[in-house]
Amino acid sequence: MDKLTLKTTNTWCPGCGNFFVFEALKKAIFNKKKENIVLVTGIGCHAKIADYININSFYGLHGRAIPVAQGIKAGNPNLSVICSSGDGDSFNEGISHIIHAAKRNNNITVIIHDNHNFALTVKQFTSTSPKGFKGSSTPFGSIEDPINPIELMIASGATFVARGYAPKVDHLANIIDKAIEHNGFSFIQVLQPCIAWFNTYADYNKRVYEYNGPTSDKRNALDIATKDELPIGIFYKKNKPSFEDLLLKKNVK
Ligand SMILES: Cc1ncc(C[n+]2csc(CCOP(=O)(O)OP(=O)(O)O)c2C)c(N)n1
Ligand code: SF4
Repeated sequence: MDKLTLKTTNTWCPGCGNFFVFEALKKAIFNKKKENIVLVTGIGCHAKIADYININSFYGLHGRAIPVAQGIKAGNPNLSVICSSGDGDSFNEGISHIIHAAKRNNNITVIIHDNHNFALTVKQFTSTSPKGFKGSSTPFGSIEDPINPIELMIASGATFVARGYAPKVDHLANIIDKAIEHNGFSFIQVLQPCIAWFNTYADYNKRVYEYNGPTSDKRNALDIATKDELPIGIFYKKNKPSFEDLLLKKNVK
């Protein structure tokens, strides 16, 4: 796996959950043809994964990783296109892109490093920050309820929807592997503790449990997704022609 690590200085804070996501991604692609994989990132702490991993990669603009990934996939449908994006990147700045990609069922994999804040720019609240979150733009605590990304993605049309917890590397690697193999829009919310601004390790270690999915029934999947506890696993999976199948009239009767 070390062949996949570039020799460069790593500037993530010691203890950051992104280290685990990095390990899980390397594990997931280890036995795949690297020349067929492209990693696209947004801008933020999560995006530095492109600096550290030895595969084809492209830094998008903040909030614009997903349209770049869609373009790469349409240009060369033989590629496996993976997006590493942040909760701020894709559920604030670029929220319309992720909804439309799910609706179109683009055959790409989106991994959201969900640390519940805009970390690189020093702790502003995002759409997934919990109510009461105290950050640099909400010093008295956010008064808004957060988005549930799993619920939003299932409702928007994603055909593979999962959640992982960063320190559970093998579990997450298995989800990423399956997401890449899935023909359609694959979404993974990774619970990624941010040691600097929102250290959730202790809370998640208590609440996270493994769910044995998936289901192809939206209502069942939504029931799981809206529980207050924190299940991880593949919640929803459905076979359906992807955008690229329809575009290229492949596998479509
Ligand atoms: C269009 C645009 N808006 C704002 C910024 C400033 N900016 C850079 S990184 C960042 C925060 C990223 O937060 P998130 O996507 O959640 O990633 P994290 O740093 O938490 O991994 C922001 C707001 C930018 N670079 N470009
Ligand atoms: S600020 Fe948070 S997300 Fe960014 S590197 Fe540090 S711990 Fe990780």
